[in-house]
Amino acid sequence: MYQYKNIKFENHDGIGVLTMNRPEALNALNSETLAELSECIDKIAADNDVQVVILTGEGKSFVAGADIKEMVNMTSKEGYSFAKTGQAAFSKIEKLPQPVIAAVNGFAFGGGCELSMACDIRLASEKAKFGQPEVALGIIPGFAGSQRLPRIVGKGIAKELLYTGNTIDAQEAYRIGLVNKVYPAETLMDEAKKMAAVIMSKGPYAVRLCKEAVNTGFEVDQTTGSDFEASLFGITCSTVDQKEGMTAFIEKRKATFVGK
Ligand code: CO8
Repeated sequence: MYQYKNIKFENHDGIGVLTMNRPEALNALNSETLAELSECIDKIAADNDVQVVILTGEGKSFVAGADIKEMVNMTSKEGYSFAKTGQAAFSKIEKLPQPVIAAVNGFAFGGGCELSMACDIRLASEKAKFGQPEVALGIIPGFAGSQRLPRIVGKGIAKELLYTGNTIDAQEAYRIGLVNKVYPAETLMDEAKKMAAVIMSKGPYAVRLCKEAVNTGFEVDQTTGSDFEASLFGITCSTVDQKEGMTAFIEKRKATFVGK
């Protein structure tokens, strides 16, 4: 367990639950929280006992955005630096070797929606709400929302959400492909843990390479991405898990993976 002021992290048998824990401000992201998040992500990356991460929020909010009270008097230089700090922390989440599931329990606005989009998979409670309401504050997204949102839902829908600042409920987020599944609030964490358990039952090294293949593929053209995939595939053929997974299939038994 890693304890911070505004976040907490607990390992439940290989499932790391990272909770945004500043409920009095609806888990709004201030500089202190971003610093804690960044440090915690570094620790998780180096922690071999954590196989899958679930990111959620304490109370009725996932994250209600970047901290407006901290941003109100920012200079241009400070705003740039704050945006870069948030982007770096979210980028670490995206590049974390372990898969990350966002269990979006409530408000995911602005920086909160951006945080969820840095995760690999988004599951939502029926009570969740999403949006990029920055234009209502006279700003634009700063934690890469203008980049990740169109890549997830397509340019047209992303522009509508960004230009209007409209917020949407979980069902609409599901319809546009922003979230993978919607569950009743009381079952959200159990469902996220069930999905984590399914992922953990597979070859852990292979799962990590899937993440790398998809992430890298999104940054390059398809031919380069496919070449990269072939190289990663080649690497899997040198692993203990590939021999075990295929031998287990042939011997009609369950594979026991070791992550090597
Ligand atoms: N920042 C700071 N404090 C917040 C935030 C926030 N984003 N959201 C809520 N709070 C605080 C409220 O001020 C309030 O504090 P207090 O009790 O001291 O007045 C407390 O949390 C509870 O909030 P509410 O009373 O407003 O709760 P409601 O249930 O009535 O409303 C809402 C919930 C609808 C979520 C409402 O709080 C709201 O609209 N919040 C702001 C949502 C928003 O606009 N988010 C986007 C922020 S901008 C952003 O995220 C940009 C990201 C990129 C930054 C780049 C760096 C420059």
